[in-house]
Amino acid sequence: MEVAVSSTRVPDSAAAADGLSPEQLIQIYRLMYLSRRVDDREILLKFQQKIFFQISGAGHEALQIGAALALRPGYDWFFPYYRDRALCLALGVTPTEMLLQAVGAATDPASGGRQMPTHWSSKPLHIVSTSSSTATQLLHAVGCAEAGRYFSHHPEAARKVDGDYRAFHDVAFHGDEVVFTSLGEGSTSQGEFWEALNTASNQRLPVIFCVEDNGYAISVPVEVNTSGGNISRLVSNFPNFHFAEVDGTDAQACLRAFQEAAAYCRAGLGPAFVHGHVVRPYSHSLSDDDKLYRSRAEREADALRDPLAKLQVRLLREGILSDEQVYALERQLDREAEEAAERALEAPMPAIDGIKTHVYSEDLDPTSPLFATEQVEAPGSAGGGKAGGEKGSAPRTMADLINACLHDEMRRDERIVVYGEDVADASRASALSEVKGKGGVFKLTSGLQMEFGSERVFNSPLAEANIVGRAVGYATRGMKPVVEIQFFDYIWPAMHQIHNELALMRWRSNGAWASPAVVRVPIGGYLTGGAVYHSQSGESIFTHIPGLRVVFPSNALDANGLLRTAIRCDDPVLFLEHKRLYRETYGRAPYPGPDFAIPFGKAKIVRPGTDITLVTYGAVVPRALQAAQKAAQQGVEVEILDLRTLSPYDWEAIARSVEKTSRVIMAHEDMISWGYGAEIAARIADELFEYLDAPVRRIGAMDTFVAYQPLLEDAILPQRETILKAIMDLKAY
Ligand SMILES: Cc1ncc(C[n+]2csc(CCOP(=O)(O)OP(=O)(O)O)c2C)c(N)n1
Ligand SMILES: [Mg+2]
Repeated sequence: MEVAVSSTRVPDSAAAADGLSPEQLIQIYRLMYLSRRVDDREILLKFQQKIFFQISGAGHEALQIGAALALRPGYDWFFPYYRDRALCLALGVTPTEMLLQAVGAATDPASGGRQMPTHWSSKPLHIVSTSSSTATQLLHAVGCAEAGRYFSHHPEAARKVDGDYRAFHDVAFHGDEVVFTSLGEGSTSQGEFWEALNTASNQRLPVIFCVEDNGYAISVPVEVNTSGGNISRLVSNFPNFHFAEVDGTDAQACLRAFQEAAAYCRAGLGPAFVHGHVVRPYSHSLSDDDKLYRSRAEREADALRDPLAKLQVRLLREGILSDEQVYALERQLDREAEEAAERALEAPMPAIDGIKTHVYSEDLDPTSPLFATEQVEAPGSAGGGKAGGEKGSAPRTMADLINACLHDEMRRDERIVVYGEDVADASRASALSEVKGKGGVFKLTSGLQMEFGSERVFNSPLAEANIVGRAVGYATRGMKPVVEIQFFDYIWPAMHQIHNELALMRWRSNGAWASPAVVRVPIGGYLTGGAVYHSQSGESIFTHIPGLRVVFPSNALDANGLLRTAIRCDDPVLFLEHKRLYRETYGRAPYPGPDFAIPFGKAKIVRPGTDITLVTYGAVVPRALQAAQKAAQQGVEVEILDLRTLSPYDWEAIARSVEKTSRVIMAHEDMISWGYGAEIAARIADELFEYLDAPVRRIGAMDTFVAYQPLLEDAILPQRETILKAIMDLKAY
């Protein structure tokens, strides 16, 4: 018999419904064996200290290959995890590509030497870049499936458009596409697992969830992670799912399970859950030794279930291959793995000067003049309102002009979807025709669902990681999710998604993938009764994240223009909206028209002055202005800079002003210690020391939480008087 070894994929997997042909069995064996040998090669390289980490897919191969062969690379979508070597091999990632990542080569196509081995990514194969974080990828898969469905219903949205982020995101979609995602059984303990299943179930999304159950999460056995020890039992009541529990070491059973799952998903019936029981013969990773926590009997029982050995026995027993043919095939694959390692070891290393490439978009710079359309449209121009055409030059609130921007941009760009908690006008269609609509707890999204429909504006579950995780999935497909976290105080469940996924997607994939979503977040205090859980600041925690843009407007016009830039640019943006400023008289402005944009990183001098520079942003801006007026009455002219965007920030403007005044105060509402001002003050001291006539002063909240009783809140947060005192003290220094 001819031993086919040249192609990586079984051409017709559909033929295998009731048993596999000899050719298919040989192909599966080939993939399984090659996967194991690439693992072994990596282990050797690790012992030789030529690579720096190793984690294997050993024991999981049959399950993964079943999935790969039932699906279509470059057509379906894949959100795998770090064990999925055999899956990726069967989808078309080559051994050389895998080993290029292991050595950290410049030519590693998954990350350019930035990620550990087996952190998969391939644009042509539709394998979306994965992190090391357990279970975050499941929500990306859900968002990806939603995006696929959205494009099928709105094919015009896929059109390429110049002038904004859409110019850099080609969209491909198919009405019957399937999204695959996988995880270990230990990772099913993460909340994001349950959040992903919940949304996929609720929306009947075509997602295959594959649990690769090797019985351990590093050293923690399954019964510790999973009540009752079997995840299938726990999820079995989710509606709309197709469920399968298989012996993940039986190649034939696995392929059949995934073929059935894929057929169910392609038919639009809902998601599928495939739970495969596999083994882990190589410990968790090379840094782990399972002899430390597993009994000998258990390890020996596992060894008997090794899928590679089982399939080899079957090939021989059924006479599909002879001993000699198995030997010949294996030697050929050994050479393939060895040659791949040789090629990888000769590959060029990444350049040091390229380290910061792809932290942000290299294509579209939100600080560029493209976004500098600051001229205000003539009074009386149309647009922007809930009803889609309100006119007039009457000053409008920040809340109004944010709402107007969302209306304008959704009209202009069909790739925008808006969701979050309570953001819809009314989820139930039966109510929608007779009610005024909710549109957010602060009414910022009011009227959007009425105008753009429930597919573009909808409520999410009450789960912040769900909101941001899905946005990552949407955005990687070229859509523009503009999502809302209801209060900054509740952003923390989404922190993992923001820090490790949203902001990292572009850098870790070396520019192949990006997730330029906008996350709008009401923030801050001065509310009189907001108390600790509705008044927090904390922006410096987010400006500390590379890859994320952080915007913090202080008035209606800036909010409108900066939100437009946030939506049109190609980077993820955290858009902080101060609740106290939403409806203030201060900072109202006429509607500036549907193309008004403000570039990031451009501070505004809101009051010119010669004696002291006061750098600030957000709700401190109006308080600083009041303090500056008082100071002027005492002969001190304060120049106030409103930074408007915190990352990037306008260093040039700060430097110009400090060179002129030689005295500087950095003021913000957030707590003073480890706050945003610490960084700015340190940089001023470092780079502008020669211009300073006095120490750099900082103003911020007391290092505590914001209290409910207004007397306490007033004392905790910086007030006009605090600022005035700092100004006069510094002038007298
Ligand atoms: C959020 C998160 N927490 C902890 C870790 C560290 N960690 C890496 S793998 C792992 C165990 C995962 O076990 P399981 O989900 O069963 O997958 P397996 O490795 O067994 O295939 C842990 C705790 C991580 N990568 N991400
Ligand atoms: Mg496990």
